[in-house]
Amino acid sequence: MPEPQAQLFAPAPLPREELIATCVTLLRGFAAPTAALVAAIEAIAAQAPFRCLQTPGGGTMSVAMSNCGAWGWHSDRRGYRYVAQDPLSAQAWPAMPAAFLGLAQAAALRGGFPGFEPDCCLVNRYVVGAQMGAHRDFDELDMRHPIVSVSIGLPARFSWHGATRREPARKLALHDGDVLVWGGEARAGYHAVSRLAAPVGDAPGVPRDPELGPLRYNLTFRRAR
Ligand code: MD6
Ligand code: FE
Repeated sequence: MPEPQAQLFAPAPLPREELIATCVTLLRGFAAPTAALVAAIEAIAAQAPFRCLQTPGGGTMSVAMSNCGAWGWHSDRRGYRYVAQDPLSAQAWPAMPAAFLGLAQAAALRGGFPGFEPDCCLVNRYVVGAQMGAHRDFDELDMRHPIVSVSIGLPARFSWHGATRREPARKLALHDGDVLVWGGEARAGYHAVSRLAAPVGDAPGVPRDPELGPLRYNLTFRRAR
């Protein structure tokens, strides 16, 4: 028998695609399921381990980073830049897996940016308590190329500030498998990730490190050069 009450009170499903701001599109679940992506991240980290980078100001980031692809994003006391070799090993960064490239290109197309050819995938690893202050992605040569950002594992609170960091932020939750695509007039927008909250209870299916606990990964695809 149908249950009209249950139907009446069932929450409306969230839209699969949502325009967060002009030229900023959220594709919910676009990268799901993410287990194969996690396995690929672990293989990348076996070659190019996660590390918490120094900032030019002398601080240390709480988010740990690695890269794959022809170029890797790097930061130290000398500044932010792209480097073709992992400074830890003096070897090239691991190759970008074909599945990463296909995902980034399909998402970019969906977000209105056909022909995206990323040459860098920055891999961010968040432990509970890690955060990323308001910043803009501004180290790439040609800002006409969009950015594709894939969320994996624990959910995060993401803030889209826009043209200045002081603007009141549009806040959204990024869940496992969600993909954000932005470019065009939004390409240089300020954004931030709030301190990652501990999961309530155990978090089945969430990637976890034996020492570090439950994790969030973020893949940020860019055209650096
Ligand atoms: C993160 N993302 O989601 C951090 N940058 O962990 C970013 O900083 C970011 O999501 C540029 C474009 C999309 C992003
Ligand atoms: Fe960013």
